[in-house]
Amino acid sequence: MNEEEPNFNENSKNEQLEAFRSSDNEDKPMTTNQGLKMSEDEFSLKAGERGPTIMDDFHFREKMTHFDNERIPERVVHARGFAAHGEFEVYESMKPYTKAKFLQDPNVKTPVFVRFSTVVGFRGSKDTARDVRGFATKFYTEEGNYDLVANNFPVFFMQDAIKFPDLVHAIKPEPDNEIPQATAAHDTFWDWVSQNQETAHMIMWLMSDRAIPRSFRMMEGFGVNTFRFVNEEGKAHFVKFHWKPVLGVHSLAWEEAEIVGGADPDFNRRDLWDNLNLGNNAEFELGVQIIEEKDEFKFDFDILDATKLWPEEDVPVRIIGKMTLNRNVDNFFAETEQVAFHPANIVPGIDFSNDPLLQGRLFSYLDTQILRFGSPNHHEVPINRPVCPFFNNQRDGFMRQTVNKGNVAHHRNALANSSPYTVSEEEGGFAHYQEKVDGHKIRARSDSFKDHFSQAKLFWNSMSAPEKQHIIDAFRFEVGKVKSKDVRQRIVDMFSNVDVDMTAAFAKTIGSTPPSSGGSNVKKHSPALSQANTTKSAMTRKVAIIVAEGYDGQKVEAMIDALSAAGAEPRIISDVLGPITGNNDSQVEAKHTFQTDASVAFDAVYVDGGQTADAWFDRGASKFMKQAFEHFKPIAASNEGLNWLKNLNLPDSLGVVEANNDTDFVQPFIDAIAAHRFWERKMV
Ligand code: HDE
Repeated sequence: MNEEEPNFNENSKNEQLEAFRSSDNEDKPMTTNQGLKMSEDEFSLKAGERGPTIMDDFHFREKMTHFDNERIPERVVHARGFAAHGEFEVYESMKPYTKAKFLQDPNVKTPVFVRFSTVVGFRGSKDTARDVRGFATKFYTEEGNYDLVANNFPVFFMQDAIKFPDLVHAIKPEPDNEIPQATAAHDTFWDWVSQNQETAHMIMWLMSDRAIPRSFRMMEGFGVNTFRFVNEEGKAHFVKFHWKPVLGVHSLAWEEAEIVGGADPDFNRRDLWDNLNLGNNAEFELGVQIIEEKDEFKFDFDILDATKLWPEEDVPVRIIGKMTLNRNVDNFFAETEQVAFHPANIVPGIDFSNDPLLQGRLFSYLDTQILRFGSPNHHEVPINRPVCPFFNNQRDGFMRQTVNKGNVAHHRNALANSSPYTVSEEEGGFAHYQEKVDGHKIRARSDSFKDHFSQAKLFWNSMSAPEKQHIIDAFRFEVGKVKSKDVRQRIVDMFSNVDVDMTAAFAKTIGSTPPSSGGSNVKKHSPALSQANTTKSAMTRKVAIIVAEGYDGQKVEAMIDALSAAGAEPRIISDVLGPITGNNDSQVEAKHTFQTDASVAFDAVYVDGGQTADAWFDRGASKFMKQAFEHFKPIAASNEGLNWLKNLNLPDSLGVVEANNDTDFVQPFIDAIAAHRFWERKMV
């Protein structure tokens, strides 16, 4: 515990932020930024009522100048993000492996701030693009900020950071016309992929359902790079970090993601915002995979290669703690936009490995913040401040907030009693792990990094049948959008090294010659990689309940009660907003109509109907059911709803629950919601 910060706890960051929150504007006179009260804010100062505005109008100039400068450059990648506050607790002391203080005591809760993001799209792009998701966590620990800057895939596009600018140039909109937005489905990206075979494994993830998550709350997070844990004795272990969502890992259907992108571009951020406001905390368990230093070369891949994962069946993920996100931000710009992550923000007990991707990241993140903030003082911005005090001789620069007192700003001084002073490792001073390194200065890559296809095949082998089909469909879409026939063929040739059947299945539809032979002969599979094996839960699922005046009060009430008891979120839809009365005088409030919301906004649909439901209502309800069916979602129907359902002549009844009496359909529907989607449903 730091002397200056005696009350460290999960509220420490919130309390610190309180000092920076603006006072309420309510009942306050308007002033300029200099505190001058203003008598007028709608008319600029003019020479005569119809005359030109004059320079004396300092109020106009101040207001307009501030507005003109409201933006900072968006992040070059991960521009679109959404963040929340929370806390982290460790389940048991990790002392044998690391001396990191926040991983020692299960009674200590550490405040955290997490920003989720897409990678490719600009700040105003859609949430549901096929893309990697960022999952960056800032732990405000007693020993300083620790940033775990993760993604929702465990591997990356490349092995060496020097290629990162090429990837980003290739995947972002093309430079001549800035088209297309927030998608990899264009020539330059696939050209780059075909020239860089090390991307194969990452591309398999990108083509999979992982790239279109249902919710930020339902994604895994992976630190990707290999780090080190270092304990008090100075002994190190290699470590990889994982976040496991308590609600399981779930995805959207591709067509649904495309529709949502238009209907509600804020789908994922709205989901997090709404759920936190409802008190549905987002929970993730922290897992670590640990490898002894002596086992560094024991594997058939290089553990420093960021295009490889450590199969969980070989190196188990040990669950060591839990993060709970429980509070939305007060101000998007001040917190979400201004938060500055940096993988080099570490604490004693955590250290780096020689992973060449990580090494490049250690440079890039600090550099990019200087552009975004125009200043090296971004650590003074409230969201970035550590909760423990900090002292050094760094001074000045744009927007410096701290008023450093005294005449001494140099280390090794007698004038200030040699303060601030460095402290030994024993007293908590950070000292880099003393790894022995020697070698020639060369631009090269180790042979142990050269197998690019085995784990891509491992991923393919691990998928369920529907997941495999989705990957094939994604290749058909993404590479099908590429205009260059040559690039398309090169992709086919490249992925024939992974699996011939998979590649043949998309080659034909994109006008390429399918492979006749090839493929990796890896037979292994990793059940942990398939979303088919994830946790199933109806908790927090949004369920549309469609009713009109005179609905079946008993059935609808039973359904609403049971859904609420299961932690789901029932929402009433009708043709009008406002209260609707059932046949037993019960009342529900419709907060959505067929015009305001589509079935894509919900996880499941239950249609009852009502006496006043007419042909127009029938169309609305039927459309909801049909779209839900096409997106593999659970459907339940009773009364008029049953008739409309029958008229749809759906080709399959998998995940479709019909109500014959008052309650027999309720539990089967909740079970169906927990199952998430019926991917095996026949569509024709
Ligand atoms: Fe990043 N990355 N990255 N990255 N990254 C940035 O930093 C970079 C990589 C990740 O919500 C940038 O502040 C390089 C892997 C997240 O603010 C930039 C390389 C992983 C975020 C940058 C990588 C990530 C970023 C852009 C490799 C998963 C968003 C804005 C060679 C482990 C953080 C910024 C937030 C952001 C560089 C690869 C995760 C340019 C050079 C691997 C979650 O500095």
